[in-house]
Amino acid sequence: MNNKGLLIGVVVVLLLVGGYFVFAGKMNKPSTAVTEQQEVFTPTQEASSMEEEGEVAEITVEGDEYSFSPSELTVNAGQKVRLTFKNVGSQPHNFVVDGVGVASKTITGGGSDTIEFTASESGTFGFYCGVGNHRALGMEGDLEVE
Ligand SMILES: [Cu+2]
Repeated sequence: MNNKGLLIGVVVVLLLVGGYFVFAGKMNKPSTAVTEQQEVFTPTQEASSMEEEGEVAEITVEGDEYSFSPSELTVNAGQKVRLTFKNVGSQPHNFVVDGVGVASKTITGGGSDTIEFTASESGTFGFYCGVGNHRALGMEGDLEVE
């Protein structure tokens, strides 16, 4: 009778211990799942914000005495363009595209101006510096809208 009682006691203890692990396992699983969801969620958010960034074409054009670098630019029709014009020369310069209705501020040497535009029609549009006779001196190039 004593042995049987002991056996029952051991079984009860085993059940309690087993029950604890089952219970603990159930408690652990949802919290692990939440952590995994968060880990998945964060990169997804970054990816979508990167996609939005990718819709804007970033272009940098440098102006000097008396040329643009690069002098050939290509953008896609309908795509938003963020163009930064850097004056790396010593005289004031600007960046103008008549056909697209784009013009930067006239900036002094070392400065820059960022303009945003969307070229809706495809074609080749000449750009130039509108300061003095800079265009005639070679400050011009082509904006290709595809
Ligand atoms: Cu100029």
